[in-house]
Amino acid sequence: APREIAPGAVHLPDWLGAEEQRELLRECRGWARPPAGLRTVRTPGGGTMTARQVCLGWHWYPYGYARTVVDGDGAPVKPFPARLGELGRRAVADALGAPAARDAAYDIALVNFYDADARMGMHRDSDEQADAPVVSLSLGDTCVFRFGTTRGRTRPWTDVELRSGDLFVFGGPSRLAYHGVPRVHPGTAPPELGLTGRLNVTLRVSGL
Ligand code: MD5
Ligand code: FE
Repeated sequence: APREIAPGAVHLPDWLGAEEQRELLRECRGWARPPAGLRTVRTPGGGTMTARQVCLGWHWYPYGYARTVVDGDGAPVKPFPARLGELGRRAVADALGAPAARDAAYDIALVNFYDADARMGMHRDSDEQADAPVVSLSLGDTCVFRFGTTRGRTRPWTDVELRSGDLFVFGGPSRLAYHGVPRVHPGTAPPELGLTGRLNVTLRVSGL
């Protein structure tokens, strides 16, 4: 059953069926291959993101979007697949209703690969120039997803467990909320999926 965590932030557990999860994982493994494949992201402050990432449509770097892998091999970013656009609109329609899905022309996918030790610190996603909802799909190990406020990285926050197949949609007043992934629970992926670790696909509208 859908659960509203905050206004515009809706968690739909088990949204992707087992076969859809396997299909999405197979595609993610393809996108991870070079050129413009999986990379380690370094922040201007000298930090290293522990989740490794691949981008489709637009290449995200700290902090902006480009059409080539400006902080990696320099290759053109892989195209954004039309299938993911359709999946994104279906996700928004299920979470927020058909009207919210009409103007959601997804053109970015960021795929984050988490091993057992990977984390994501509290941040907000503000490099997009559009207010369309962010669609988040989880595969593999369960994680703790921490959803905060728009005011800062500190409490109050709500911790939500995201499992393989779960959908989370962040729209409206929640679009610019601080959030992070403080923990992955190793070995909790569905065995039949064949994934060690966690994978998260976010769909976004660039407005660029
Ligand atoms: C993850 N990814 O599990 C999360 C899930 C990221 C990221 O945070 O930036 O790749 S997507 C969470 C998200 C995205 C956009 C807005 C909000 C949450 N939000 O308003 O809380 O790897
Ligand atoms: Fe984020």
